Amino acid sequence: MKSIAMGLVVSLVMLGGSSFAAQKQQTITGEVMDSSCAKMGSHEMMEKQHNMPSNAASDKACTVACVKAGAKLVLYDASTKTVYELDDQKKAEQFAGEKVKLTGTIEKDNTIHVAKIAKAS
Ligand SMILES: [Cu+2]
Repeated sequence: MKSIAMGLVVSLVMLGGSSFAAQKQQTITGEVMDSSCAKMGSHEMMEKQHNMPSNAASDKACTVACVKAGAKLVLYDASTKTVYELDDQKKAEQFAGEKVKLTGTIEKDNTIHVAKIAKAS
């Protein structure tokens, strides 16, 4: 009887352990940008097209303008050239065009379930 109970406990712990691993939060440093520029890796192309200087203010303006035009806010990790979609556009809005530390869980198709976003220093 005791060994059955033990076996149950062990399998429950293992189940809990594996689902926890899948839901583990990660912190990714990257840039909040619009999905159309993220595909190209930067705002440079669009800024050139619109005769904007390549600086932080333009990056923000470009992100906001692209989102207004129908793009989505995404997180772009330049070190791995990965574009992550964000499930919470509202939380990302205030960081448009900025470098951030984003904490969340990565779900399928590189979509991040956003827990929190903070400005990267
Ligand atoms: Cu842009």
